Amino acid sequence: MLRTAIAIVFLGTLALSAQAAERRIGDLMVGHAWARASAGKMARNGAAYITVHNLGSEVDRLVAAETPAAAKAQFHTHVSKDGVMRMTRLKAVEVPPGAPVVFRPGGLHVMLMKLLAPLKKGGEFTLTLTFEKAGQVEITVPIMAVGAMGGQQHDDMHKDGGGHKDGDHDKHHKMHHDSKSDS
Ligand SMILES: [Cu+2]
Repeated sequence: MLRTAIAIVFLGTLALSAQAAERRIGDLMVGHAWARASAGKMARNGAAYITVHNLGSEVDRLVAAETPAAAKAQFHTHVSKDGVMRMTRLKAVEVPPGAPVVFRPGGLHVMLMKLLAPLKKGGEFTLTLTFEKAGQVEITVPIMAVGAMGGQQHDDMHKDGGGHKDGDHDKHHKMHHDSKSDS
């Protein structure tokens, strides 16, 4: 299974290596994609970060994400409730015209659930994003160091747990946290 994952990532790399870091799709610019390397071999989940800039005049919505690197990709954010940060799943992420929507540790992230293989620093994978109006775009996500851009304590926020209602997310939460040790 590890080999399959590497092959998929490798093919994705070949197909995308000629493309610019920022992709335009309709009125949207998608760029600054990155992910953190998994901290250990047992990592089950990871997170990817992107920036989406809506240059048009109508709101669009990011409604789906897919990657060969993981079984499932979901949109998550952190919300503060009673002074405690909690991770919440979003069905869609609104992309209004104007200021870019920035995914970052401690905030919005594309949760990669059930990684086919741990994310290795220096590698990359493809991520296909589906927008309601603009359609689909495939981007390349480079994998940075384990603690990359760790100024905002993503992992600490995951420790709070508790707020997750459905069991699947709860399990994910634990695995996600176990997979990290960089804080
Ligand atoms: Cu998450």
